[in-house]
Amino acid sequence: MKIGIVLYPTFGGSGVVATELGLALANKGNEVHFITYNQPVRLNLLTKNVFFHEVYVEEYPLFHYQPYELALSTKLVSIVEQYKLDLLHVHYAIPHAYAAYMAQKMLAEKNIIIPFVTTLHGTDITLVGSHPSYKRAVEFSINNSNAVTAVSNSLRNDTLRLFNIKKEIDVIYNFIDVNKYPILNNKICNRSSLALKNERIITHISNFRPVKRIHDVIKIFNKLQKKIPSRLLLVGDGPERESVDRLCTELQIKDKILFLGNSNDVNRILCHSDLFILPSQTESFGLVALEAMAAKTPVISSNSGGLPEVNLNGITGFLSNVGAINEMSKNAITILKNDETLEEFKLNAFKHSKNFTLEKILPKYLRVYERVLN
Ligand code: GMT
Repeated sequence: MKIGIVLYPTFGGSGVVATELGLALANKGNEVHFITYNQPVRLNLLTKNVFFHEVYVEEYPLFHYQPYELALSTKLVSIVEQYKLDLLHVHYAIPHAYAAYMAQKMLAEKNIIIPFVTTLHGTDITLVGSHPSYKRAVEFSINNSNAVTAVSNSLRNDTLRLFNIKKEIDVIYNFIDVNKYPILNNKICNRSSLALKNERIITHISNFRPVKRIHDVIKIFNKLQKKIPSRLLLVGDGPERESVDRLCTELQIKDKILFLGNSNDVNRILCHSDLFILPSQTESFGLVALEAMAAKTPVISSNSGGLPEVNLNGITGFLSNVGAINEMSKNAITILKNDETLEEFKLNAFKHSKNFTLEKILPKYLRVYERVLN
């Protein structure tokens, strides 16, 4: 098959899922074309069967906003024609599904048929997509996709609640490629450079947007470190970075916190971790929580969105209401208080992550592709 994958190339979960899916498809012998405005962060271009096509937006002084979807649909038309693609798979509805629809219509005029699959990832529905500025166009492009998938049951339900959807939505969970986890491959993680022997390592990874509630992470850690010697690793970057820094200074815990910035090496970082904190306001799935679990790291999270479908309360970690900082820190202490309990949670997290392996999820996407191609 020849597949065009449209994605955001940044560190966000949707881009990661799209990249890993594309690489897995290429590994199975399909020709995969990544189409976006920058090289995706996790994409190794030297991989067999993989192509990258950059969408270039011509700037013009009249434009207050650059028309990215116009440039994207134009690019899609030329790539589909040139490489004779069989289908497009767009990740994140805005504006990718809209651009794919336009490309499909333009190509139809030349008698070229190109179906497209839209995968909904979360904020394209819950935060941004349902805003009145976008809602009708998002609804239209979902309804006109040849197939629609959502990364959790929660996101599927949110989509049906927020939009007037006439299409079936298949739920296909996010996945992990076990070959990329040092722990799964019995590699030893040397943690001595990050913490003292008696300290627990706590980790948070995100794009530092308000939806991630990183201030809650700091407050939970502050309470926790008073009872259990520990360090906090903060991975990622974004709009809340500075205010988080200020909060750490105010609470006088800066010496216990390591800001690692954006990283391509999250698996290696997670390999050192004893606990992962994800107190998000909303989270359609929480790929990073799954990545933590695959690295044997239990998760303290909020119970919003699809998180209960990933993190099992009292088994792989704990779930609490959004903002329940006291409860989250108590639960963190429960997990970390002794080595036996921690080991039990670690093992449970690890075992549960195996329900979301690439081997289990990839066939589900392939079945959707077959359906739209027939
Ligand atoms: O979490 C973000 O802000 C990034 C966003 C994205 O689109 O990259 O993540 C969304 O998609 C991920 C992959 O499917 C999910 O694991 C995240 O839960 C989801 N984020 C939200 O719903 C806030």
